[in-house]
Amino acid sequence: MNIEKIMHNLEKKNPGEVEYLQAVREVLESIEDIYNENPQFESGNIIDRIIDPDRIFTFKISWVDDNGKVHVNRGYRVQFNNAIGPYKGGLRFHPSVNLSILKFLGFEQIFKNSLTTLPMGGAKGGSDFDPKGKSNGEIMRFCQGFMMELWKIIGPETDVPAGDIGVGGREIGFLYGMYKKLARENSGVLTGKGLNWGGSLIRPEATGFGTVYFADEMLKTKGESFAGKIVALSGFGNVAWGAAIKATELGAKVVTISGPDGFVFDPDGISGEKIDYLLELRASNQDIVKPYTYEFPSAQFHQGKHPWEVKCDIALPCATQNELNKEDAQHLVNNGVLCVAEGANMPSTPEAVEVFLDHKILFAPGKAVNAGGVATSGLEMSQNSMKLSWPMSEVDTRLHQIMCSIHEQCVKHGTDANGYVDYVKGANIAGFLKVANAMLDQGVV
Ligand code: NDP
Ligand code: 2IT
Repeated sequence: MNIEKIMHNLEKKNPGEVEYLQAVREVLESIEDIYNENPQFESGNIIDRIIDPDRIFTFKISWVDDNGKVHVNRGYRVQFNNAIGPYKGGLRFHPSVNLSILKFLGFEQIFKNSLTTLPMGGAKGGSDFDPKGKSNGEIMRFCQGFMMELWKIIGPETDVPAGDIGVGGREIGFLYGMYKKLARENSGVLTGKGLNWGGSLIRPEATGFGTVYFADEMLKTKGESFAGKIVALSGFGNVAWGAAIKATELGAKVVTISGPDGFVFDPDGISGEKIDYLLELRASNQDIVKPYTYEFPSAQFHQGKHPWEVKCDIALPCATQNELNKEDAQHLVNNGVLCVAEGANMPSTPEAVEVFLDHKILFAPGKAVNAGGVATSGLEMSQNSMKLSWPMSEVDTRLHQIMCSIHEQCVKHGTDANGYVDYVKGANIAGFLKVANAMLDQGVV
């Protein structure tokens, strides 16, 4: 495999799409050896076929705000690869959304979904719509406009979207309502649904819980656990919330949360009623980071800073891509960090990952660590197909088993001659092999 040549051609076809190119390069570097050892991959031209999405839909959403002003946003769905199951992946509503970001997320999703052990292909979608400061009615009208375009190209056996940044239970409700009206069917076409209309218990918590279950498996390889550890995490959305709850439950103290404008350090720990307060703020569409420090004076707000300068044992980046750079990684290493597990998708820059691997830190990538979210979406799809709902304990047990299985796959394919587990390599190889072999089995399509 000639990585530089592949990347040169990809860049020519996709100029300036930095996140997409970053995600592809990382996977190619990990799988190079296994690819070269298996000539059937080259004869099937698997690389060219896996790095380009199957198809991309773009559409326009025109909607009217509460003051009667008309707005236009762009919507997308990137259907990347369906070798092992229907296209599956979240929808992101954020002003930064563009094709590079959705192609990186869709590409990552192929390997993540493969690792879950469930039959799901990779996809991603979303819009540059900014949900911040919008009323409920505005969010509803936008979601309805979005679904008027999307419904034609998705379906419970074709492509099953879910949430991501800016898309939670409320948005899934509005999207589902419109799908149901247009398609005239109730089905598992979206996951993350409400419990009363086909949703699964534990799906809201699953990404964060799964992140902590995975990090716990990493810690066990060193005879360590969450008990008594200091945890720094970023963001305070769906993923960070679940991670904070589970890490606290396992005996750790979570001392940071963050937003785009800075982070909060609370040396007393962020748990219990403090988390309830944060959830209230989130539900009211308000900025949550600064008001926290007014309510709980033990906490300090650090404007424009990243939480990675705080001394911690475990770091869980749970906000967004490239939020942890080389300098942040060096801070964490200098402060003796034991484990870095990515709750978000690609939050560490390639230079930061290099620092962690060079220092033999326990480090694992998002596609392994945060796969519990989509895995539980897969469990929601199973329950929808069977027209039943499993109790909480059953979903949680399955989620836990899946996270342990992903950890085993990473160890199997990522352990080097000295016993160090390169989870990036392990996750990429394990994820790739299943999809590539499925593509070979199914011929050139
Ligand atoms: P949410 O929208 O619920 O929360 C995102 C959080 O990150 C918010 O606290 C937000 O702050 C913060 N944030 C967003 N952009 C930035 C930024 N540029 N700098 C700093 N903070 C920022 O999203 P999720 O929790 O669902 O997603 C978080 C990450 O996890 C994403 O990378 C997503 O792709 C990934 N993920 C999500 C899954 C899911 O099931 N939801 C599954 C697997 C991965 P504020 O609200 O103040 O803007
Ligand atoms: O990045 C992700 O894995 C998600 N946003 C969840 C996708 C899903 O289909 O549940």
